[in-house]
Order: sequence, then structure tokens, then C-alpha cells
Amino acid sequence: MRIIHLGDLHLGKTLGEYSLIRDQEYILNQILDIVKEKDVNAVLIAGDVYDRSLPSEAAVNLLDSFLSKLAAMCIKTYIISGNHDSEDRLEYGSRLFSSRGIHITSKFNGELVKATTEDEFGELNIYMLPFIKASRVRYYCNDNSIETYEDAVRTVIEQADVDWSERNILIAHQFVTGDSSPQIAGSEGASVQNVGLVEQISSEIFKDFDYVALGHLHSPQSVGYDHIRYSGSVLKYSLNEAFSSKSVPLINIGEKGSVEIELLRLSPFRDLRHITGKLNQILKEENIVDPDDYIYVTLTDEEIINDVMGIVQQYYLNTVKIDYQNSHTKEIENFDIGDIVSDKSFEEIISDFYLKMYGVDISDEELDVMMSVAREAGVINEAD
Ligand SMILES: [Mn+2]
Repeated sequence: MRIIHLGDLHLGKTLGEYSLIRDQEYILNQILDIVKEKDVNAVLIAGDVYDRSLPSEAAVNLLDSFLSKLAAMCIKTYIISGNHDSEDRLEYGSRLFSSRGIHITSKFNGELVKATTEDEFGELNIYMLPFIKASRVRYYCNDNSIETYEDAVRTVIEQADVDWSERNILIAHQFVTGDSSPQIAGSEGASVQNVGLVEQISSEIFKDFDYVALGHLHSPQSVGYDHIRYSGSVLKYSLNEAFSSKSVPLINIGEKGSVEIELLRLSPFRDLRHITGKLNQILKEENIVDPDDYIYVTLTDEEIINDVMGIVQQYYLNTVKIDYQNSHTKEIENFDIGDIVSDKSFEEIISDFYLKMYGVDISDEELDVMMSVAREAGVINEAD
């Protein structure tokens, strides 16, 4: 059986002021071409189908069209919700759609949903775990010992009573780590940028599945094991990804124990690029390439240029952002905040800050509160 793994479509996402809907339509069409050319039997979508819990009309239309085309080609499709999706809205119509091979599991109701499909080697189980938090599982499983996300997911898997002699795939949308920290693309959102230890799940707990299709992190990567993998988002969604590329894992599952993974490169309609240099260099005719791309510009000019966005946009229509890197910005970067506070007591720093923010002196009562909090947090010693 041949399966492709997608995740983090973020349909409806914008880049600066630009809607990416045409780019997303283009990339989904490219994926449909892959499905045809590679004779794919099933598609997995590992959450963050939409960018927002209330998706735009264009985003809903695009998903509708994509799923209709997959159904018309008789491709079995398995979708879970991510943290960006509304579980209720994504769940809409799912019982009807399943009769056409589109399986959506958007709400976690206490157990791991299992869908079963078949090929010449027998049955293949596809377990679908929408994005969950520990509190949800604690509630449903009535188990107060569940504290971390790892406890939660392990409990859900244990209770599913998986037959490990069969072929099993898991689709999940969580922060999973291998031996080292996973690569973060920068467009995942605050919940990933500031992920705490409680939310991190070791890939060890997934290793007995034949393949684990993960969503949540936007950089394509495996975690801990080759068969536990983030597909990555289908497009570059942040400046940090300017020098990376996107791909789709094609998984060829044979008899139990036989899994081959091939990464198929995706090429976007418009790329996202980062250009650095002096304005007159960047805009020289021979240096202008692919003027429709999404462009981030870092100017090294020493002087601030008036209406620079207007100027650059005459050449690069889809310029997202322009910033500077020159001797002034370096001075600011090298500026050590320690220099201001080095000879001041905590009390003085807080009082100065308060005055700056509110324009009046901090009261004795407020200062007492701050001092006791600082003592409790270990910022200052009892003696201070
Ligand atoms: Mn995402």
C-alpha cells in the first residue's frame, strides 16, 4: 500500500498582508498529481488543516475541493485536527464523508479511534489521535496520575489495546522529541515556540507503530526513529524557512515489518526568499529573479531610505517585510542591558521601571509586594 503523509496545511494562512490561498491551491494540485503519478492509495493529514479555528470562506472552499477530488479518485483519506483547528467545525459532516472514504477524527472522546483498511497483505490499522492536552485525557480516563502530555498519550495508546502483530499506523499532532531537540520552523505559533517540558513527548512511546505520521512542527524531519516523522508544512510559512525546502513522505508499506519511506520534493508557485544587501545592488536588473516570490529584505545601507517598501515593491511585488542591518543596528544588538542596571539595587531598578511605565513613583505598599515576590522567586536574597 502506498500512502502519502501531509500535515500543517494551514489553509487560509496569510503572509504579512498577502493571502496564500492561490499558493495553497497550487500545492494541493501538485499533491494530487503526486497521488496520480505514484499510484497512491491513501492520504494522511496530521492536523492544522486550517490556519484558524474560524477558517475563511476561501479556505473552506479549498479543502472542500481537495477532498472531493480525492474521493472522486477513490483515495482513502484520514484527517485529524491540530491545535489550530476547531474540533467541532472540522468534525462537520464527518459521519457522512466516511461513506466516501474521507475519515475525519477531530474530537477526542476518550479513546483512540481506529480505522481499518486492506491491501494484498491483509488489514492495516490506522489509529487517529487528534491534538490532545493532558487535562482532556485525565478527565476522560478518570486518572489523576496523568500529568504530562506523554503520560496522556501513553495512556491512550495503552487503552487502545493495539495488536502489535498487525500493521499499525498512528496519526498524531503533538510535540514529539527524539534524542535531540527537534527543529522548529518559527511559524508554528506560540505554543510551540514556548513549549514546556510537560508538553514534550518522547518518540520512544511510538516506536512499535509501523509508521507515525506527525503534524505540529513545520520543518520536515524524523524524530528518534526513521519511521516517526513530521511531514512539515506544505509551504514555507516563516522567514526562518527561507533557505529550506518542503517535501511529502511517500510511505510504501508491504507485509508486517516492511516500510519504505521516500521524500518527494514540493515546488511552490511562489517561493519565500530572504535577500540581503544594499538597495541599489538588490534592485540592479541582473540581480532581479523571480519577482513574484515572497521576499523578505534586509538592507545593509547605513541611511534609512524613504518609502523603501514602495521602491522595492516596484520590483518585487510581494515584498513581505524590510529591515536593516548596519552599524546602527549592530550597536543596538551589542548594547548590554547589564550596563544600565549593574550599579543599581533591585529596589532602584523596579522603582525606575515603574516611574517610566506609569509616570508616577511606586508606592511603598507596591514596592513591598514586589520585594516579597522577588524574594520568593529567588531573584534577591532575604538580606537584600
Ligand atoms: Mn501547525
